Amino acid sequence: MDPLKHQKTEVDDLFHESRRFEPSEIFKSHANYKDIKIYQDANHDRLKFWEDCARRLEWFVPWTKTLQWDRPFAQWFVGGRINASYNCLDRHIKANMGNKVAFYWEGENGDTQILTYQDVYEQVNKMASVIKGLGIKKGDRVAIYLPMIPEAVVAMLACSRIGAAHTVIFGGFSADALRDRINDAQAKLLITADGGYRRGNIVPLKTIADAAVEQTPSIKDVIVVQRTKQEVPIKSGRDHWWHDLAKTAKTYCEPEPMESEDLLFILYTSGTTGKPKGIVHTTGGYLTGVTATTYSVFDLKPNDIFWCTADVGWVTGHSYVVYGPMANGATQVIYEGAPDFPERNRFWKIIEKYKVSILYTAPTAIRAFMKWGEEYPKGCDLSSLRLLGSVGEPINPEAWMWYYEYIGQKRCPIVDTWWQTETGCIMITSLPGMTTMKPGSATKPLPGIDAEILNEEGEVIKEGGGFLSITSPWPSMLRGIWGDPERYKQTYWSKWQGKNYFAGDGTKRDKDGYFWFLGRVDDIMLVAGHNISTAEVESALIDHPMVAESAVVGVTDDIKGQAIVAFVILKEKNKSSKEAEEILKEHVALKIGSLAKPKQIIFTADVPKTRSGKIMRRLLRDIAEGRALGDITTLADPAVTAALKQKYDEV
Ligand code: 6R9
Repeated sequence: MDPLKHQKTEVDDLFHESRRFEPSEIFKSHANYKDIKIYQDANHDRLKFWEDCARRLEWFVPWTKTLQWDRPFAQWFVGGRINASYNCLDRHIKANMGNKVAFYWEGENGDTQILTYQDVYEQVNKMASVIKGLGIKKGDRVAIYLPMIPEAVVAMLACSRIGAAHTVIFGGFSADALRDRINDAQAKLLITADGGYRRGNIVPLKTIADAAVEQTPSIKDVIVVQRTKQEVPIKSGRDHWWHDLAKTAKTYCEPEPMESEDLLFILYTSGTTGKPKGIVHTTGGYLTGVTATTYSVFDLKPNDIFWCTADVGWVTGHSYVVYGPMANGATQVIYEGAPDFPERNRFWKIIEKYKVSILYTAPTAIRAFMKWGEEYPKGCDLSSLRLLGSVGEPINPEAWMWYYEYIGQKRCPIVDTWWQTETGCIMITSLPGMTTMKPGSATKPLPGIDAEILNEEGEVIKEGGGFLSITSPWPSMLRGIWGDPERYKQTYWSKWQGKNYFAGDGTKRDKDGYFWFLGRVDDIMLVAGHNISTAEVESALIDHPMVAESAVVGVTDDIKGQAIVAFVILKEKNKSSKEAEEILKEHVALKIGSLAKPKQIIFTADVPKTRSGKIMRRLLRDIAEGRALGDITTLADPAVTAALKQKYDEV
């Protein structure tokens, strides 16, 4: 499909290309970056820019070569030696920051913990000693399957301390998903918990893990963290309670001086489009990218209270809960559970309680908050907030406006951050103290990042639609797909004969050079010879006051090639009806053009999403075309899809 053929229609009004917001004078004057020179300098000497970023970290041995680029394989800071856990902990302790709060942790059931950097340091050293004692060596893989409890962070840093690579699997994934990832990574150790809390229920992690481990011959030991305290089977010789091991654990474990290019972690991607890939990240470059962007994009200050709501099972949790913020010595909030438990104001209560100053969350959450209504945030004191972030999907202009108005109270800039598991760190977004915002646009590539929109032939499109490409290597880029270099080349580098990185996102650039994300290229619809993006039609639907959320797909159509089917979630006070269907179809026709008018609208209470909240349009296509469902192992809630399929078959 060629998003280049994208018609220029009234959609450009829908996206309000001309609507602009400036950061406040106060924000601007205090911002970490306020001079446009940062872009010019980085552009002038990109390697020097990244060297300066890398120098913000402590290296045991300095690098001798900044970049070794054997396309498509990059090596950064070659010859340098560094340890990620050391940079996230020891460095701050040495700088007398041991008493600074690292985490305010809040369990869904109301349990709380406050951990200083010293506390985290002690726990990490103990766990590192323990896993070393179990025979885990540098280069080995450790699987982590935990709820959002402090031990999740501790386990990750314990691995990186001894040079073992972690592979974190979402605490909501099924036994099959866990098994497949463990087997692909050949992990020797699994760190899990008895259970975790989600919406008032206990997720029986240990029971699920037991089922998985029956078919993972590489796992020799299982460490079990006690969280919910329900009875769980413990297999002697294999399973070990963490609190027992911790009692006798050595309190110091030497950090392993890793080569810059040594493996840091493998993370399986969310898999909206197919079989999960084990994305490989290495140490020095990754740490440089996430440390620099936490400071620049979130404008992080020593007294900020930073809350990234992502689970550590998603790359966002790796980069902006663990490595980026901790390398910067940030104080953070971690919350274990659901945003609507026990009430729909839980997030706002947490912000009020801990005086959160920076909130980083996903459009899927923002759309849910919109659906519930603004009375929930209005009932809480959100005056501590000074900056908002969004990640995971294009944020529809309507959702952006709602976030800006009701959460940021028109005071907080929004950073709409485009990046991927593969990119490691944020790539396209604003610098909040200097960029003019446009609701729905991720704005521009960060300093040090070369991104372009290319057409099928690989030519640069300065204004208009095409495929997003990153055109120069960057420090935190993926180093490959675990065990499958061919698939790495095929997936990311074959589109333009190995020349440029193919991100898989349809994107357009407006006349000011701003980037607008249109959805995954695989999801783009071809209606009567015209490319129509999922993001555009969904935004047109959400633009209607009745609609809370929508997901559109193209289904095979005899006449038009593809026809648009829209799945629509109404705001709670609205009722579905034939009339509502007609109104919404007309609304889309009015906003984009009759070409984009959905052939059918299905009202639903929910749509299938990954655990990180991305809509799985692939499954919606399966439903709408009456096929058996493809791989559903990464689904957040398989029941949603089953109910929807039944409903669709009835219609
Ligand atoms: C961090 C993360 C990556 C895909 C990416 C794109 C979509 C993420 C976005 C966005 C538009 C944004 N995406 N952020 N699209 N605007 N601000 O999400 O990683 O789970 O690997 O997903 O998510 O389609 O290609 P990952």
